Amino acid sequence: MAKTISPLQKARAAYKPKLPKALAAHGSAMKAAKGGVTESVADQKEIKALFPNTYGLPVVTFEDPAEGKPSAIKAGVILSGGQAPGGHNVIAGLYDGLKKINSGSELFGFLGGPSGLIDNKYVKFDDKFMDEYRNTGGFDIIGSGRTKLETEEQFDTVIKNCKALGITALVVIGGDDSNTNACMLAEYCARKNSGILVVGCPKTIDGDLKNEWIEASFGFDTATKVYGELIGNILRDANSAKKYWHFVKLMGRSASHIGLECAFKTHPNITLISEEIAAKKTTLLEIVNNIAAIVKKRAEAGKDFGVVLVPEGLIEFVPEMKALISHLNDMLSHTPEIDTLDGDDQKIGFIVGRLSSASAETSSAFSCLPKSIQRQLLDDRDPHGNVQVSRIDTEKLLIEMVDTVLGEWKAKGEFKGKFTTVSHFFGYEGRCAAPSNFDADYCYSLGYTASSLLADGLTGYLSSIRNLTKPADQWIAGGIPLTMMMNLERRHGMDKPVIRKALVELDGKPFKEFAANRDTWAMEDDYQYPGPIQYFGPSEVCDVTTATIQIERS
Ligand code: FBP
Repeated sequence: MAKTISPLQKARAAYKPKLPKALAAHGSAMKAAKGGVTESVADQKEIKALFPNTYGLPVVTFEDPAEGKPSAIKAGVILSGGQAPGGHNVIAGLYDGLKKINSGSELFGFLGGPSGLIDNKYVKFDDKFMDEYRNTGGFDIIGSGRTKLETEEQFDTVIKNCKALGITALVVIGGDDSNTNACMLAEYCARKNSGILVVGCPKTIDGDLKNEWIEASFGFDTATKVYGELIGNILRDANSAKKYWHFVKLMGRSASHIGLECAFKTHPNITLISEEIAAKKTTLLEIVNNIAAIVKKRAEAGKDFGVVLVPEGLIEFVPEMKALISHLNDMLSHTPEIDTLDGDDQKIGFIVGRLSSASAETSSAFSCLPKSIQRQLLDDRDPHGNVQVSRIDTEKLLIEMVDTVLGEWKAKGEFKGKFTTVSHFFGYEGRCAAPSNFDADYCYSLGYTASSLLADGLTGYLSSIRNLTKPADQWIAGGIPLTMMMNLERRHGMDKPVIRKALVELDGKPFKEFAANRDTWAMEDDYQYPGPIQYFGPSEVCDVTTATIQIERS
């Protein structure tokens, strides 16, 4: 049965993504211009020792065409981790780039994320299959997953499966954890002289895979545009009905980039920034009191309504909660018997017992939480050892605690307003949206650049497109060594090499801009309504990327 598609899908299928000028002019067989020796962001001695074959590689850029005709490349690709708008276009760019290098090139897509490489489940792309997915959202083309590739046994299986198919190059489309895996695989393949190259592409709506060279991860632009539209609609509803306080939790596991970007787009009354809370060591009760103080002040001005943005990862940044979670992580990884216990009460009882004999502080932090949140904190970790923060109802926790404080103030005659609340969680709504023009172009360029990295025989690189605040033809294509972004971090109770997450920097321009405006936004209802993503129309409406990059790069 032929698939039915909407008129918008039909029109988007015809969209031709824009490429950096050099790639558009010369195709994807480019000569890599190489910079000097590089260093990792921290722990240089340890990272160098762990990655002797891929440490110190130069940054490369593609400006000039390659000499001669490169040979055909047989490559494999995986999508890894959470969905992000534009993933299909990375694959389309990679496919077109490989075919442009040599029409005999072939691309295989491994199914279901990294596990597809182990289980040897794959599809082979052809023009018809690829065309169905151009400029579409989602990762359904080949699926994704969070299996962690880290053992030598897994790497050997990957090499064996690739060799059986004649694959000599792999592209990992993923976030910081997945590209950490890519870096380890690249190193292993080099060490074993396997003849397999591994490169990555920076994906994640969270916006936390970025640095001096990687200006943005793909998907952040589209996802924040979707959330911006929804928050704008809620602000307008709040300002129309004037009777609700809306608490909106926003996806983005650790960093608050999504919240910050949405604040720029919509000017809500309160936006919590986890990184500031951690830096100022603000306790949960202080956060609650601060919110309650704004609710009270607005009530005194006759405004019993407002909107609060809550970053998904907040709980892990509140000092007493951070200590608690790290304690729980260690405890859960060392006490598998907890899985044999029946029901929430038994599990919570077991943990309370262990915590109280280990640390009074974390024990009281745990005991103060409602049972629903205690249970959520004990839920399974993801395969990378992270708490699954999207499952923790932080927005509801805050509502409950603010309500209690306001109730106490009311009893003392200090609060005379109303506090009627609605909670929301925006996350999955934005992860599979049809990519904005920016993400469609950026992703296609990342995939196309990955094909150039492979044609140049490069391994252990992240595909990079820079100069993103300029029109696409002025973008600069290249590759950044993955080891350059690494440092050691504690995971599952051990020090592991991982790509450093980019958190919101409190001395950075975006945060300062936000801090300079937040008091006005708290009281003055300076709401902005960005509306839906526009795919057709004037460039200043359709092609412009996030306020965050504009402010960062201004
Ligand atoms: P990635 O880091 O893999 O891009 O995933 C990001 C994310 O969307 C987070 O914002 C969120 O916490 C998490 O994935 C949700 O995970 P899941 O898709 O497993 O529910």
